[in-house]
Amino acid sequence: MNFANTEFVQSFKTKNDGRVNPLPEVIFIGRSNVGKSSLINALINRKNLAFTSKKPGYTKLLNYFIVDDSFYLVDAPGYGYAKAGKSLGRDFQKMMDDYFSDNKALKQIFLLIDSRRELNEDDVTFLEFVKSKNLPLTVIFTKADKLNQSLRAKTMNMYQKLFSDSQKKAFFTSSLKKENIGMLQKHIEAVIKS
Ligand SMILES: Nc1nc2c(ncn2[C@@H]2O[C@H](COP(=O)(O)OP(=O)(O)OP(=O)(O)O)[C@@H](O)[C@H]2O)c(=O)[nH]1
Ligand SMILES: [Mg+2]
Repeated sequence: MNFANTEFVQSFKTKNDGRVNPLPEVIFIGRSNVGKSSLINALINRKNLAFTSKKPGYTKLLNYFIVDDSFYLVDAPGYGYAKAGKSLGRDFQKMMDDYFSDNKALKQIFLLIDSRRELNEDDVTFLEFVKSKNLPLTVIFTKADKLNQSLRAKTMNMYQKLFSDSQKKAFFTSSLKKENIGMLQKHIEAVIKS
């Protein structure tokens, strides 16, 4: 699979649902500013095809990118940025409820967690939602360039305690240093084919 052969397709408020060519898809989701758009750019080896920003809450819609004419990478808006302070944010929740209900194209959810931070209430709410719907999940700890080995071990330890039974896959990544990007590409290829 040639990840460099990627183009932006369209932004949607919910899942594709046949508006563009139906293909399998994976989604990148997580708190605002965790590095979703940056990770997509690293995967496809482009500087800013998925727009990134220092300001949280930059991505507002579900942005579909097509990789090598084979599948979609979906860049999601960050959660936890609703000013009203309601858990996850109402608009986000509605978008996601629609997105996840009966989405046959969805092959894997990549939940991104900033490796320097503890899980917050929004992360836990989202994880519970994923568990309750029995959706396929991989956890990605982002910005690993900011962590030394002992902090990585601590993070992994916390993670294993939290989800050891049902969710087994986890990666540390750094979009900045291109760490584990190749491994993640292989993992994506495998879930797309499954
Ligand atoms: N050090 C470091 N910084 C990163 C990494 N990935 C992203 N960042 C920085 O984190 C900030 C947010 O990155 P984005 O990719 O825009 O985050 P996002 O999750 O798409 O944010 P929203 O669209 O607002 O939800 C930017 O300033 C990036 O440069 C990384 O691997 N290492
Ligand atoms: Mg973004």
